[in-house]
Amino acid sequence: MGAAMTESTHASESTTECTTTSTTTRSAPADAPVPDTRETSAPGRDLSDDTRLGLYSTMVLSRTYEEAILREYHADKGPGFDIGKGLIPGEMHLSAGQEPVAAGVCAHLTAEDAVTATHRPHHFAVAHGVDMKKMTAEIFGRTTGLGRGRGGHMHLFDPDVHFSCSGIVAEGYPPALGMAFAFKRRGTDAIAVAVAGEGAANQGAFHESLNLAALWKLPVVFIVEDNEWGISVARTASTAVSSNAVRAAGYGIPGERIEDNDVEAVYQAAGRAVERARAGEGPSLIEVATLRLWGHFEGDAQGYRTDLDDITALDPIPRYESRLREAGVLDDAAVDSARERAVTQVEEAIDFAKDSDIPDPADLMKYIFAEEER
Ligand SMILES: Cc1ncc(C[n+]2csc(CCOP(=O)(O)OP(=O)(O)O)c2C)c(N)n1
Ligand SMILES: [Mg+2]
Repeated sequence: MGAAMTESTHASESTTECTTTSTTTRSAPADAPVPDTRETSAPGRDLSDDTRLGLYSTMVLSRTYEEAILREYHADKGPGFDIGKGLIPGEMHLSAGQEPVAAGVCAHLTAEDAVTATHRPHHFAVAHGVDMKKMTAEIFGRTTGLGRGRGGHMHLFDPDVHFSCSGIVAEGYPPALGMAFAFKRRGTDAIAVAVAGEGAANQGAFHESLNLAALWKLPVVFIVEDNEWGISVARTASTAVSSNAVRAAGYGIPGERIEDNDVEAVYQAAGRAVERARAGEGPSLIEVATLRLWGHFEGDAQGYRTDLDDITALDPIPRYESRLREAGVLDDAAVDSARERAVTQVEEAIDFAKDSDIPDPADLMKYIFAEEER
């Protein structure tokens, strides 16, 4: 990617091919358990109240989690922001604003399905049910973490739910093909979801993955999160293609673009793609016009951005909350209940991480090779 910067407006490009939803009138009881959104609405039909509440709760949980990580990350960076200091040293890429993508896609998955996410992975990890305590311990670099504290926030691996991610841009795509190939050979109906940013869609790994998955009819759903930026490079400065969905046609697979960060439209499109993959009909690609609410990484002053003044009005969570209130699906009690549940779960995970040990430097060379005890 080059260093050029160009002005860019959110969600201004191609047209959506998706339908959205009907309205409903039932209010959720305040103390209702978190609804299980998996398989509760058939793709293409109107969403049930439970599904809509589930999408909302997943987004709230993800945002609550990242607000807590943000708080802990900045707690002790010292004067002048020393990135190597504090409870969470190193880079931090947060996904706030992109929750609709993960919530809408993962609502169709089970723990048997794989998700390969990006360097901005938390929303997909939360939505796919990665163990929050172990994930948080990993982010804090503790021995109880998913990778014994060796990977950090860009390298979260949870075999229990087939989740992985990587700091290498476009790296989410090729391993998804491997897992999909294994699922197919074993005769299961499990699928793999591969996630990349719109910047990654200009790399070779993206194109090679689409080509081979299409040729072998692999059960993969390719997701592109178009947040309009690759670090400080605007989308319009990195490609002449207005929608990555059209690139799917070059490989003979369906492609769809969802506008306006619409969680219900994502849910509907993902339902179609997941159904196609499970039925053995091959891969699909979905691009979502989403929103990077915060910086590329924490500490990013974002001087290159021209859209920050109005950005809070685009926050997808209050927008969806209003929509569900108007539809009579959410009320004050249900909102409070979703937030309280999220805060409890998140703070337990933060406490777990803080109470866990930091790895002994003498163990630095352990767990590098497969024959070592996990
Ligand atoms: C192969 C590779 N090239 C470059 C980088 C440096 N890098 C990290 S994030 C990033 C931008 C990614 O943009 P995008 O794919 O749109 O994802 P976003 O950060 O917007 O979620 C780059 C270039 C990298 N990590 N890996
Ligand atoms: Mg991007």
